[in-house]
Amino acid sequence: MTIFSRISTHRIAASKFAALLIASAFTLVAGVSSAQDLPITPAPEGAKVFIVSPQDGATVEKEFTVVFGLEGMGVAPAGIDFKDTGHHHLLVNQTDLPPAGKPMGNPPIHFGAGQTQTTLTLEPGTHTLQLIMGDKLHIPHEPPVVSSVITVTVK
Ligand SMILES: [Cu+2]
Repeated sequence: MTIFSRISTHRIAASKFAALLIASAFTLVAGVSSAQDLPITPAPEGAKVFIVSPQDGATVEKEFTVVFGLEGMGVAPAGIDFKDTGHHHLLVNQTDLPPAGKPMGNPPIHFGAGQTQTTLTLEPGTHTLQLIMGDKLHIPHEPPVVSSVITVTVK
């Protein structure tokens, strides 16, 4: 199944976004090389991530927007050390969560600039979506802050 996705950048200057992506890539490489030494970020008490839209069971157009919801913690770009924050990661058609204790690879899709929505383009049929938060090093919090899985049908 081919999945096309693109990150919505309308609120971020392209150059700044590129710099953040590069910074994120370096963070990932640095993280992988010393995974055993990585600090684990505790999940803020009561933190909850969810998909605002589309709704579970919705039928959507081929190109559609996914809006991320977050309670009990804040959004910060990757690489930014700020208490009780993280950035969104979207799992599309994944049955397993990323492993705990190390930086997430790809999938999921990273929103390391702090984006709170994206536009997906998916093939007709049924697809699942799930969010997971990651800390400044793209590592899931402990315990992981994960949304319910929703299912959408693309026309
Ligand atoms: Cu990330």
